[in-house]
Amino acid sequence: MPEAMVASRASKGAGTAATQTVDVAVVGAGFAGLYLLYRLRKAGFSTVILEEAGDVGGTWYWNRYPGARCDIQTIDYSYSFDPELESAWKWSEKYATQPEILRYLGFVADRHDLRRDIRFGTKVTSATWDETAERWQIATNSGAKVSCGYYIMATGCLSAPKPPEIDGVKDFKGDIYFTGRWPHEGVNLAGKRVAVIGTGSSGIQAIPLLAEQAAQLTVFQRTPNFALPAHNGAPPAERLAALEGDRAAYRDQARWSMVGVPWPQQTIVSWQLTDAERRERFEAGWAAGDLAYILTQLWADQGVDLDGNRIVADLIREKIRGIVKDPETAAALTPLDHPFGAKRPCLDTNYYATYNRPNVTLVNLRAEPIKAITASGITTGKRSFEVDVIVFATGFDAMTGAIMAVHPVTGRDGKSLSDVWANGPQSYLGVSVAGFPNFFMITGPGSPSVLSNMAVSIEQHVDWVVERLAALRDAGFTTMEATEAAQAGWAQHMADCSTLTLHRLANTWYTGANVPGKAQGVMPYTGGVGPYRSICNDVVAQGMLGFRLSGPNGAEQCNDGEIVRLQPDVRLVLGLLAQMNLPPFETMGAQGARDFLTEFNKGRPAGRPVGEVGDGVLMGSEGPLPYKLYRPATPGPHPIVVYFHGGGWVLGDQQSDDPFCRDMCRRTDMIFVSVGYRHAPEHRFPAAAEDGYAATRWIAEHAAELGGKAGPVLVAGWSAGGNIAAVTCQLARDRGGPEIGGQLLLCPVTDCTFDRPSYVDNGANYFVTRGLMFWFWDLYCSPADRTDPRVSPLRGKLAGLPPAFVTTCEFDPLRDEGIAYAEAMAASGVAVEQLKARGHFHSSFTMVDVVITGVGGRIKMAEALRRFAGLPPEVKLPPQKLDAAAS
Ligand code: N01
Repeated sequence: MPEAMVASRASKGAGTAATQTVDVAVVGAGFAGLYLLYRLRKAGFSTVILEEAGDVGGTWYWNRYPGARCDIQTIDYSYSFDPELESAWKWSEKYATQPEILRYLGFVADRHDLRRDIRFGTKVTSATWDETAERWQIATNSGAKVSCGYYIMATGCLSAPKPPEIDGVKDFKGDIYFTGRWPHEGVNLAGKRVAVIGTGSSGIQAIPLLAEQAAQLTVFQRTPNFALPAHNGAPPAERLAALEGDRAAYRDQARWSMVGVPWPQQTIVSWQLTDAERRERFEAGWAAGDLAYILTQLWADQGVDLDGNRIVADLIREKIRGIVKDPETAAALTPLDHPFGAKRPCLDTNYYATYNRPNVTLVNLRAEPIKAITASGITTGKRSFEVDVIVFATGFDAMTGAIMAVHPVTGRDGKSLSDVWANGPQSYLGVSVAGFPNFFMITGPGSPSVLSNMAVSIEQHVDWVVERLAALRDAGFTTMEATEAAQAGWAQHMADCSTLTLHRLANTWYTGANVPGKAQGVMPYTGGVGPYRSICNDVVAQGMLGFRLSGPNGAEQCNDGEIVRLQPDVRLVLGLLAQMNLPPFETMGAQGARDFLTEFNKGRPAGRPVGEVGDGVLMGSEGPLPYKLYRPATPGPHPIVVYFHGGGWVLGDQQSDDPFCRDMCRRTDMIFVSVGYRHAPEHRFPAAAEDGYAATRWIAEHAAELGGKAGPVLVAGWSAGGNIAAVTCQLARDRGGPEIGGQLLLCPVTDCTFDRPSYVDNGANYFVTRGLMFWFWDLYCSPADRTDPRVSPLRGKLAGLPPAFVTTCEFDPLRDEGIAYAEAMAASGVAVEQLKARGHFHSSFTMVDVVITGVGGRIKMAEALRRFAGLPPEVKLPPQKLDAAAS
């Protein structure tokens, strides 16, 4: 193992009042700062790093507590920019210790001779944008000033320790240590009575080793956390083989993955597996000792859905009970207040088993909160604990704390970063802030950062920033600044992303909840490492979208706008579809398109279990039609929803919208009967419309046999199915029944005109195209018939229709005709609610368990159906039946 000179090489700041003029000043000499310096030098920028510590290392310089290690496998938690470095350095363990990681960073600094441009022991005390000179003026604690064109925060996400906020800390006469500022010389705890406050990653790593050293260890736990065994040892042979077999491919897979570790995307959902299969997967995950693995590889829904998450959480809870012998201690250690992964889970070595030691006591602060720290120990509401040493493992003012620590940062027009961030960090891409030209953050709030392998995210940010600076220089520009519009768009996209995962459901440092008074909101980007990378690339490809560039003699370029207007998962789905390069449906012929769709649907996640799914035959307008019935798991009778599938009157069948019907059956607690109406071109207009009406009539007449509740039926449909549902309501009104209690129209076809703006704006790139719609219309309906209300219900009489809920999607060619129908019905006195789904496309709501952001819309639609049926809108979802044998 190469030994780098770490501690001995600290070089003090210049200590003079002279101003050093450089192209770039960087704060921090950790993973990010070192790589920045390397890249900036290569790109020809004169650079200085200002570093408060005595040497390189960043978080690994400060966090020297016993047990400190990384918890991403070290071969992944490494630089990839220097292939020779990769072979020059061999990690000794799967999860390296802090000293080894610090040696590695020292080795990198030596290898590239980085220290000569680092001012150690130098803390930035202010930074001000000088409008006239177009430079940042930096003041430091040593008095030495720096003037730089670009100012970059490589301050890390977890560098500013959080004060413990407990009364009486100053009164304590014993020794106090913070895990995040552990003495370099170590601490001798032999024979001491030690208290640890905090059971996050730091506490959980330190506690087993502190317990071995101390005479008595008392752990004060406020919130129990999930911890998994690291099973540390040599780096796993198969991972090493994968890396060494093809380094470039291995690293590339990490870069495009969701969390920055090269595991594939899991597609199996929990309800497709039996109990035994899930347990087997879980045990394999537990044995693997790999957080990234267990967070991403068990089943696809664990990180996005409470039901799927609960299964993993319960299995971990079972493990805790199995390890900890005292049931009361086991119960106190069992996390119940947050989904697994919503708060940062930990990787441990003997953590839970440590509570079986006779010298370890757990104090559950939920049952007896700390009242005060006294001269001799800690007093709770119930007891006093005499201790010699208190270790605070109370965490960090995360994401923003380290940037605020080098304040004030004063941007354009005297704008203060603290003011701009008073209600939470604002940024564009987590890399820049509007009003702060030439100011950049590496893995800042708004980027994947702490929800990823930091090594991967740091390299991506550094590469992106340095390449932008070089491009700026080459183009003759001198400043670069995010626009307000781009920043607001990013905030919206962040908010959309945060609905994708369960992070929003826990009080954690991810959301700022750990620091009293801090503005709250999910700070890291939850949309994934690979998607984020592609967005950054898109910004460049779209002419630096959202940035204002300026240069001498009034040169300016500003391509303003929002980089992501689609919902994050819609963007991914459309990206995947584009990559598949599918031939247009309309070139396949009707049967070819049907066969294709059947095959395509086989790849989607299986719909969720409901009480019962059955097949049957009903009478259509000219003969029998198949149907599929979805019955809730609750006792009946239930209201009935007659459902018409999508597919342009040409494609699909009674089971092609199976996941949607199952989901809505569960959410509404109603029977869904999906009708297999006849299709074009074999059966042209008005076959589908007449079948829809006849089927509704038949179902209403046979409601009791189907297990339905007496009273009106409801109708619902998607796309062409929405058209049939709308038409059915008009026909039922005009032909003397059946009585329809309400209509749910999801992206309905309502009119034969193709000249509304959505047909133009969304006609090409959002899966359902203008060309496809032309084809559907041609196959179903001759031009002479197209104005008939049985295919263009917008042209029919609208008064007297049942109440309606109309959902339209922003990026759908059919958007405007759906809105027009809703407005026209409302104008005719019909009770209408609209959901105009921002950022969604035609298939957003039917791609259940793929477009996760569609859940909110489906909840609204289900509530509307329940209101139509005279039920309270909210339904408590029945617990998911978990055996794969469930229907
Ligand atoms: O900090 P934390 P951490 N009274 O905030 C408790 C990374 N990391 O330093 O949950 C009583 O997670 C607090 O309780 P609660 C990793 O990303 C990585 O441990 O707020 N208790 C919590 O139990 C990690 O997530 C490694 O109710 C108080 C604990 O202190 C992040 O750093 C190793 C309290 C703080 O846990 C932060 O971890 C270490 C009070 N007043 C860290 N205030 C690796 O393995 C706080 N607490 C790579």
